[in-house]
Amino acid sequence: MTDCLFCKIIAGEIPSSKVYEDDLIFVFKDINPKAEIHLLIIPKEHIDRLDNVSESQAPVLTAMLQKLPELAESQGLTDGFRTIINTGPAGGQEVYHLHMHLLGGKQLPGFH
Ligand code: D5M
Repeated sequence: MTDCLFCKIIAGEIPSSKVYEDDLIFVFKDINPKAEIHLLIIPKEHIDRLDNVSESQAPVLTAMLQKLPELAESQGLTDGFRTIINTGPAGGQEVYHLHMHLLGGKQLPGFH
């Protein structure tokens, strides 16, 4: 999608601190980290939000989840981490290209 910030990051048109990329996903550091480690895991295909993922696009969700252990280990998150997907205005989503936050480092407060 031409007017999408994260599509431009994937294309290299906007700089990012890339951590990992393969055929399906792209991983980079969040520009405004909310934890010691804060990565964003995104599908290369433009999908605007979690509740719009079609059945044919579902494998990318698996790819995003399956990469978590390796990413966490590479960032030194040996004792756990937090993942968040904000969805829609009420869910606090600001960028409308599906992304999973991976957060960790110092002990995170409980999320209740
Ligand atoms: O999260 C959107 C996230 O995207 C938010 O944590 C900031 C991050 N962001 C915005 N612009 C950039 C760039 N250019 N590089 C890296 N990270 C960025 P949301 O769940 O939509 O609220």
